[in-house]
Amino acid sequence: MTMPLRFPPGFRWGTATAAYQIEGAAREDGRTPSIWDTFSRTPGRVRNGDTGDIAADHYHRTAEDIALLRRLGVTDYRFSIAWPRVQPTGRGPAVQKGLDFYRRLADGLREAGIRPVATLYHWDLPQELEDAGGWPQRETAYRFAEYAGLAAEALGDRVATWTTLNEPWCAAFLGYGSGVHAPGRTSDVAALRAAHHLNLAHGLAVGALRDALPSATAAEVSLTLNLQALRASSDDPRDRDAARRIDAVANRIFLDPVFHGRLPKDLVEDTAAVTDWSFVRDGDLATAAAPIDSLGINYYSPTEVAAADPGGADDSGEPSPWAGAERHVRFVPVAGPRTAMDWPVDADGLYELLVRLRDDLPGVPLLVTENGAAYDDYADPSGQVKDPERVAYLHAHLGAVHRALADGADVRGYFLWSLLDNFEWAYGYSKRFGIVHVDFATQRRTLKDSARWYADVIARGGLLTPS
Ligand code: GBH
Repeated sequence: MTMPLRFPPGFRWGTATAAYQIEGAAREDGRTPSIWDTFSRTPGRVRNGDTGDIAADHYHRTAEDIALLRRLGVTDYRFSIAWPRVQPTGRGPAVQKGLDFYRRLADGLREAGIRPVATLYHWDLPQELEDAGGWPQRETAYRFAEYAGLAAEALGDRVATWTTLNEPWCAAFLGYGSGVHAPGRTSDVAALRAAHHLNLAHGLAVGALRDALPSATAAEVSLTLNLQALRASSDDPRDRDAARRIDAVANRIFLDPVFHGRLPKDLVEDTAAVTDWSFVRDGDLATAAAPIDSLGINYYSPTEVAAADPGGADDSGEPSPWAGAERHVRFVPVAGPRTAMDWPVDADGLYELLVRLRDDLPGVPLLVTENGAAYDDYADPSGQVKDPERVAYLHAHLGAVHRALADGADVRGYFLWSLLDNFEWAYGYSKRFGIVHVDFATQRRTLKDSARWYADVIARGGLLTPS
């Protein structure tokens, strides 16, 4: 049979999760609260008052979840390590029981022939470090590097890929700018300081990882960004300038330090009324630019922007995640069907992003470390969980990855978000991203149609039909 969309041999097929979203066991084995425990337990912050106290109970169901991964046939599994399990106060020695959990997970994966891909920070900062100032505070970057070293010493011989941070944009700008994520602060300057200290933390952690990893293991060191696939709504220079501003404060604020050791000049100008950037010290940007082995990108939807009308809706003074850009930019709804998050389905955005990175970062291998969609699924009378829209979404986006590969983007793997239905941050359990359904009352797992479809794609190494 011919297969028009075959992926290259060795292409990495994975699924992704994050500690706070699936583990539960929030008070076990020495784990202390992270900013997400505090935030979710604060009334009004998370829909329905949901918390990650139990989540998908993955902490106690690790073997069952590894068996699911084995059924899918994935080559890789991306998970995150909870800092407050490993180093509860963000200082001092590691907690053995916390490390043991991840050691068991990594060993179980390897026995199943699955490469462990570990993220050190998927947003669960130890609360004590937030109390000491959090990411806007420089010291947090040094704390993170120490934790990275502890994790690498304990797990370095069994993790294939180390990702320092997941989506530092969200950590900085949703956590400290718009306040819709933990710790829920709303200050443009705090968000910009946080972004810089996350870049610094990343670079310091790369150094700590390289020092701690056994030289015999060729571990890959990486970073995951949620880069905006940006479109200006017209060629009008004012609309193009709006896109430039968002590109600066969402994309290049991370790409330039990490890959070029510099801050975007235009970003510094755009934010001059917010900060003079004096928190950036000599040497910080060189530290942030420590060489890495690949870049992970998470993609869900594209973003379209136009110039704001003066005094228009974006001039509201509401907290926003777009420090320095909010008065200049209007977000234009992208056409197309919507997911349950109300995010547009537009696979071309993923192609555009991968091709941009092919051009902007030659020689940097790319991983799609998250892509997927929330939909309400339903069980038919036989108990089969139907999610045809998710299958269509995944098919279209894998098609976009294939097109980017054909056009020379060096994409090494694809990680579907998510293995399991889980705690979707500010939306709690109201949004389901899993290809495996979780009944949170019983913790019963049921493969959705999308899981069977993905297993077939992996077994075949590609798609039978163009999207
Ligand atoms: C990822 O973040 C996370 O890594 C993962 O934990 C999460 O469960 C998953 O995606 C699904 O949400 O203009 O402020 O409205 C998602 C990143 C960033 C995507 C914010 C939507 C809207 C930007 N999200 N973005 S805003």
